[in-house]
This record gives sequence, C-alpha cells and structure tokens, in this order.
Amino acid sequence: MMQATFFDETTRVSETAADVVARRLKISRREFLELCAATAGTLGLPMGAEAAIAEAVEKAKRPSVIWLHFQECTGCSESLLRAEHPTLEKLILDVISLDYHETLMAAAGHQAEKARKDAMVANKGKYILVIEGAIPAKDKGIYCKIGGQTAIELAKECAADAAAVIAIGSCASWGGMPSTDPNPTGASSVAEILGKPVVTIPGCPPNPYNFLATAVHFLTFGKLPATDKLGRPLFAYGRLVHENCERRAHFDAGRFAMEFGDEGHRKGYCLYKLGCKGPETYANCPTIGFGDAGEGNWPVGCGHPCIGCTEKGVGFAKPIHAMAKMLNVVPPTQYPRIVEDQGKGATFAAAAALAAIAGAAAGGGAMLARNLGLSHKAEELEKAQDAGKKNAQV
Ligand code: FSX
Ligand code: SF4
Ligand code: F3S
Repeated sequence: MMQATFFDETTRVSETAADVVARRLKISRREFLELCAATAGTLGLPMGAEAAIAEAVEKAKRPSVIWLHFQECTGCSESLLRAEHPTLEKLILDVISLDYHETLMAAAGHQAEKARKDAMVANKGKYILVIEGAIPAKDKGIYCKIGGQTAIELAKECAADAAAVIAIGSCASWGGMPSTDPNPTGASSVAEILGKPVVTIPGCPPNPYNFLATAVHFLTFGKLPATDKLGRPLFAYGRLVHENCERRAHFDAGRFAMEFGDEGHRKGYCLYKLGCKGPETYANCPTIGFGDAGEGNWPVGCGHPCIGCTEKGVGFAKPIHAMAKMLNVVPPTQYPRIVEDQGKGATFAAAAALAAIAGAAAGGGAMLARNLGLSHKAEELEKAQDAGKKNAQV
C-alpha cells in the first residue's frame, strides 16, 4: 500500500514561506518560526515581522559574504557555529552565501584565493565583507599576511567593491585584546584601516544573534540597521548591560556580593563591587542571553562580573577589580528600606521621603554612595518625623 508523504504535491501548493525554509533547513516549521520571532525580537521589530523575515529568507537572493580573519582567536566564528541550538548556524548559513571563510571552507591555498576573487567579481558591489580580527598596522602590516598579502592590503582590496562592511568581534571593531597596551603590532580596528565608518558587532566573542539579526535585516530590508556613532547596531548596543540586568534590583537595593562565593554571591546579589562593568558597557547580553544556550546564560547570569568586552577602554583595559563608571543610569523613583527596627515596617511617607532624597542626587556614582547609607537616612527621617508629631501633640 502506498503511504502518503507529508510533502506531497497538494501540500506543497499550500506551503507557506516558513514551510519551504523549514524543509530546506531540515527543521520543524515551529523551530524556524521561533528563530524568526527571536530574530525579529532582537531587532526590536513589531509583532508579525517574523512572517516578513520568513518570506525574505525563502525568496530573497542570499547575499554573498566574504569573511576575512586577521588578528584574533576565531572565537567569533566559533560562537556562531558552536551554538547549543543546532538550528542557529543552519539559519545563518541559509541566510547568507558564505563564499570565502578561511576556517570553514574546504578549499586551501590558490584554490581558496581563487574562490575569494571569483566571488568578488561575480558579486561586485553587492557582497558583504565581514572582517574578524584586528589589523596590525605597525611595520607596514607585516605581522599578519595571507597568500602573500598583508591584512591591510586584503582588507582594502576586499572593501573596495563591497556593498557593506561588517567588523565582527571586538578585535575588528576597536582593536580588542590584540590592541592592549603595549600593542606590539599596532593592532587597529577595521574602520581605522579603511578610513571610513563600518558596522561593528563588538563582543569577545560577539553574540551570534546580533550578527544573524544584522544579516537578516540586510536581507529583509536591503540595508544595514541603524547604528550609533561607533557603528554598533542600536537594536543590540543601544542600552547599557546594567539597564537590563536581572540583578539590577539588588544594585538598587544596595545588596552586593563582596567576594566570590560569599553569601551575597551565592544569593545572586549585584556584582558591582566585584568589578562588574555593566554600568559602562553597551550590549544586549542580559536580554538575549548568550550562545543560544538558554535562560541566564551570560556572564553576570553565571555569576561573573561583566568585563566590558564590547567596550573600547573597558574590556581588557580596565582591571577586573576596578569599579565601573556609572553612565547614564536613571535612579529609581523610590528605594526599599534595608535596615528595619524589629517589628516595624517601612511607611509610605518614609519611602516618599527617600524618593525625594534619591531624586535630588545627580549621577549614578552619587546614587551608589547614597544607596549604601539610605537605610540609616530613612531611620533618621522617620525618627525626626515621629518627634515632630509628638511635639505637635504636646
Ligand atoms: Fe576571538 Fe573574534 Fe575575541 Fe577577537 O571574537 S573571541 S579575540 S573579539 O576577533 O575571535
Ligand atoms: Fe548587573 Fe553588574 Fe549592574 Fe550589578 S553592576 S546590576 S551585576 S550589570
Ligand atoms: Fe561581554 Fe559583558 Fe556581555 S563581558 S559578553 S559585554 S556581559
């Protein structure tokens, strides 16, 4: 007896874009739509955008991508491909046509160089150039050569006819780890070498979803997403780590881990005093997690302070024990009581008085200092109010 197959001709006629791509990727339609929804969410697009993404992934011509590697550890590519969720890299490789990638391509030597040149000619003015790694500029760039060309020459040659240039990882975005003092090779960012702004996706390594979302934005809308003045897509780097951190309530309440493994650390308190750089680092790590490995999977979520890996002048530059500068942190409108007399609850009036004190303080650093002393101030205020009331009654 003939068995009906799922993808018979009748079914295909009514297939949606999502069905087609799901079949192509050998994943379920549901998994594919979840990825599209996650990508739309990462990009900050409204509900329903996943359908447009699914359609673009099905119908749009995959942009040719030439991916160069210079001074780096290949962690950017690894994080993209070693994601726990097996469909992420499938989707990335379905969204783009990766025509040259030294780590992944089977070709080597002259064959590999030919593949790069062929892709550049065939897709002139249309390909995306992705650069991973810093570019050594000292001594005419002799510290990094591929196929007889320096990284400087290669970057300039490939960028000349590219539709867009994306610097992936902190090394390519701002110099990263290779550029740390004393920077013996003169490791520089892609923008410095090309002399023009490029889209940057910093992080060491960067979150693969931020690259995927940038590529999907290009595919769906034909242009790269809006960026800040450092070339970072705003959807991913528009807010400080501190703004969305799940431990933020502890910061606001003045509850800090003081040592690794102490009670505060075990209870998940704020890591500011262990040197967390979340308050001066722009990245979406707390909101989208890391490595596609599930909830809470990002540095602070795992109990380690953010080292500011996305941020020039912070990551690999500022010692881990150094306190972060408080940037742009909006103080909360009211603070909880931290120390109470036994059997006595906080009153609304005390909370309001505290809010007034908090509101008067300008700047996060001042806020932090005040935060630590607020419980005592609250008590003093309340005592003064009680004394005032008693005097009025006499
Ligand atoms: Fe490594 Fe990439 Fe760090 Fe750099 O990621 S993870 S050293 S940012 O260029 O490979
Ligand atoms: Fe989170 Fe760090 Fe900010 Fe604390 S200082 S709330 S751990 S980002
Ligand atoms: Fe990097 Fe900090 Fe995110 S160390 S991965 S920016 S939490």
